[in-house]
Formats: sequence, C-alpha cells, structure tokens
Amino acid sequence: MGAVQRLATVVMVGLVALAVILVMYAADEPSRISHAEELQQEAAITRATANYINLCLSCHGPAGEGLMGGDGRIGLPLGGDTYATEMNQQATENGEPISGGMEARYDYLYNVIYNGRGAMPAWGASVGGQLNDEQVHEMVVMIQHVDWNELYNEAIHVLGGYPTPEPTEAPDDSAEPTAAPVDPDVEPDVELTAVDIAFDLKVIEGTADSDFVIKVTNNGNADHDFVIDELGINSGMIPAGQSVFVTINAPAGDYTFYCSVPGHRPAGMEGTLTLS
Ligand code: HEC
Ligand SMILES: [Cu+2]
Repeated sequence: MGAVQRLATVVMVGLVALAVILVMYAADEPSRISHAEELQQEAAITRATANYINLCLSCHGPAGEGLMGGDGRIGLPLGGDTYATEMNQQATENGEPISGGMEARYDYLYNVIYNGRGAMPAWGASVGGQLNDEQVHEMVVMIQHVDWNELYNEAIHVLGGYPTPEPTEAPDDSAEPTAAPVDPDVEPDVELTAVDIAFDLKVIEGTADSDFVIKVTNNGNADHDFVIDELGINSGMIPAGQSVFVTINAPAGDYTFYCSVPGHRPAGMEGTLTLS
C-alpha cells in the first residue's frame, strides 16, 4: 500500500468512528436532559426543604401531616400518611383523577402559598411574604415530588429531635356529649358543615327558649366537634363524613360556638349563635 492509500484508510476509519460517536451522543440526548432536570429538581427540593423546616413545619408538621397528625398543628395536610400525598403527587383523589391533573394542582398550591388563605399566612414577596417567586415555585415542586419520609428524617436531624408543636388548649372532652344521632323524621332548623379547617357558617340565628336543632355535619378529613361552653353543649367528636343533631334550648343572647380540637379554634373554627 502506498502512503497516500494508508492515509486515506486512517481518515476513513477516523470519520466512521466519529460518526458512530455522534450518533450515540445524539441518541443519549433525552436521558441527558432528564438527568439534568432530575438534578435541578433535587436541588429545588433540598432548598425548599430548608425553607419548609424553618417556615412551615410548625403548622404543617415534620411529615406534612398537619392537623391530621393529631398533635395540635393547624395546617392542612400536605403529604405524609394522609389523603394529601395522593392528591398532590398523583393528582388523584380516592384513585380518581382530579380535574386539570398535576398542573392544575401546581397552580392551586402555588396560589395558596403565595397569597395565603384564612389562618395560612401569605408567603409571596409581592404581598409582604418571605419567599420570592422562585422559592414559592420550589416549594410547590417539593410538595409534588418529595419523599416525605426523607423530609421527616431531615427535620429530625436539623432540629435535633421530634419538633413538638406549640402547646395548645386541651380538647374539651370533660363534658358528656350532648348531641343526638340524626333523626330522619326531624327537619333541622339549620345545617352547619365542618370542613378542614372551618365551619361554613360564622353566624347562626335561632329562636330563644324553644328547641333549636342544628344538624352538624363533618365534611372534612379530620375529626371536628361543636362546643358552646356557656350552655354546656359539646357534641363529642364527629368523625369525618358523619352528622349529629345538637338541640339548643336557651334564653336570648349571643353564644360562641367552636371546635375544641387543639389548634382548630385559633385557625378560625368558631362563630356566633344568636338566639332571639
Ligand atoms: C401559622 C400556621 C401556618 C404556617 C406557618 C403555614 N401554614 Fe400552610 N396552612 C395553614 C392553615 C391553617 C391552612 C388552611 C387554610 C384555610 O383553608 O383556611 C394552610 C393551608 C396550606 C395549603 C393549602 C393546602 C390545601 O390542600 O388546600 C398549602 C399548600 C400550605 N398551607 C402550604 C404552606 C407552606 C409551603 C408553608 C411555609 C412556607 C405554610 N403553609 C406555612 C397554616 C399554616
Ligand atoms: Cu375542628
């Protein structure tokens, strides 16, 4: 073989090798992008976890279980061993897809975190909160993708033990329950619905000095009750999905009703019953 021929062969082999490398590199493109995205998501979750432990854990709990943790926290569940994980991370509720899927859920979570709602403070910077747009975005990414067991372990590690909630008032379970089962033959005077974490009515008007029947329904996921201290009314705990009748016969006046589950009254579960 002449020198020119040898050179031509070397160049040809080199070109083929280069072509093979280019094709393989191009074929790997999607996995390189998703790997970069994965790293980005992990970094976002790490930063959001630190913010969560500082700003959110006191109300939403170390595993995101919030008021369903039963230790007096008032935040709605965001994850952990509650219905919220399925909703936030699969966009389903009881196995059924929620409308709009993960994107609609993203928008919903972003909006509540940014603007606040009820006893939940607003965190968005433009409405006076401590988190900029990117940090709110990362918080939502975290809620939608974090492994709550890992967040829990991180919280215990950072805080040096289980983070005890602020002490709240004890549940008022001293009194005998004064509620009765729902009687299908009786039309209640008013229907009051408890959700997480509110009553649908802030003001109830009723008749004094005669039986006034309130049907109290718990449409939330956590337990709630209905208490009026001045009248010795205490429905006892109403499990999720159940209703009771509370009958009140009292003189004219304003009475405060509330839910005695720790943390629920400060979160807004109270109202006024006016009898006249
Ligand atoms: C002072 C207690 C408190 C703190 C601190 C707090 N929250 Fe909340 N959060 C609540 C309460 C109470 C609700 C329910 C509000 C309502 O619907 O009335 C709530 C609701 C939410 C919801 C809506 C959940 C749903 O399914 O509707 C999200 C999301 C949320 N909080 C995220 C956060 C994040 C993220 C932080 C930290 C940056 C945070 N919260 C800090 C009390 C708190
Ligand atoms: Cu309650």
